[in-house]
Amino acid sequence: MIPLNVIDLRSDTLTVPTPEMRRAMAQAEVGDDVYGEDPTLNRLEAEAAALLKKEAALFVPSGTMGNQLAIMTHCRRGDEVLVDAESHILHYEVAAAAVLTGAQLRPIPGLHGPGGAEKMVEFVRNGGDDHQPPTTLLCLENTHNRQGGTVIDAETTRSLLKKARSFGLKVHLDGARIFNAAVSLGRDPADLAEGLDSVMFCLSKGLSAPVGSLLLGSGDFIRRARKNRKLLGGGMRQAGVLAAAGLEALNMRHRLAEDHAHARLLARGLSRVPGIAVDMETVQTNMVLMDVQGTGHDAPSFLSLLADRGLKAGSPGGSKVRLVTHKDVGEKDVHKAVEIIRGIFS
Ligand code: TLP
Repeated sequence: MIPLNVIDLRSDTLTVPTPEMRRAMAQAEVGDDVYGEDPTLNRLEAEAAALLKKEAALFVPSGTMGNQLAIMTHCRRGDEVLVDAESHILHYEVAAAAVLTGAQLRPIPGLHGPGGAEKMVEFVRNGGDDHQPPTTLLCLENTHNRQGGTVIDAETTRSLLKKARSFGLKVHLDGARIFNAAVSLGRDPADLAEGLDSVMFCLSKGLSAPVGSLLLGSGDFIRRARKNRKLLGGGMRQAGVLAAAGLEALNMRHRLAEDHAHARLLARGLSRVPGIAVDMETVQTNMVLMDVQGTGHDAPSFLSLLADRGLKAGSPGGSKVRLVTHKDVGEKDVHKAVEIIRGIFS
């Protein structure tokens, strides 16, 4: 449980399961999923695949495992994978692509921004030169975590996909928060996944499930990913207990708009605090990324000032501070958070 009186905006991963999830978990019909016999898990995978209009889906314990299974299943040892220079796969996955697949990540600055697709040509290598690894995979991220939860629209995704295809690359989407993107754009989430070879999304962030992510793709891709999941020790048994919460979580996607409204409220309040800079254009979903340099603090000292006053936030580094809205913080908490910060610096 989140302790009383503490407003915790470090991440939407902190959301606790709803009473409906706990009830569904207790009552879940289960079987052994390594044999493919867990009816609740099979239902979750079928519903997830239908939602994103992909042939098949695979339940995995975490978003990190989903992304890494995608890389492992698409690539061979020695391949090069193009990622955005600020991607989660590059910054927060413990160099797993190198450790598990033996793939090299090649960061592209501003991949998702204007002219991103055109930049790709400078980074793709065709393996014809003995010095160079072959580039085989492009990874996208929607919403984009280190840019403050910004959204890639369906048209941009399509143009990145088209360019990647012209070089013969496969394309994976780290869609940990794809439903936040879909809600923000008012689009069907399947539009944001159309044509992509694989997509990972998380149940355990704004959707509030205690555990779990899904990897989606073609039937053949998912068959191979399932075997790789076993290799990594991720073959689970009566995982229907978790899938039951996951099915409830899928129904939570429509309420994400509330988190987005709270993030805008928070950002507007904070942008009026002297010394704090918030780029309102980046507040597109449930994150607020602010620069606190003007307060004379770096992020660690700023965060400890907040923590002393019962407000928890995070930082992607430097003088940037991240606040994430989620189901377990209400409008009152948002006003209180602004008051706490204004109280320190006004
Ligand atoms: N993100 C977490 C931390 O790892 C930074 C957070 O608090 O935002 N892709 C994206 C875009 C993510 O934001 C995350 C988690 C993951 C993948 C990994 O998911 P998990 O934590 O389930 O392995």
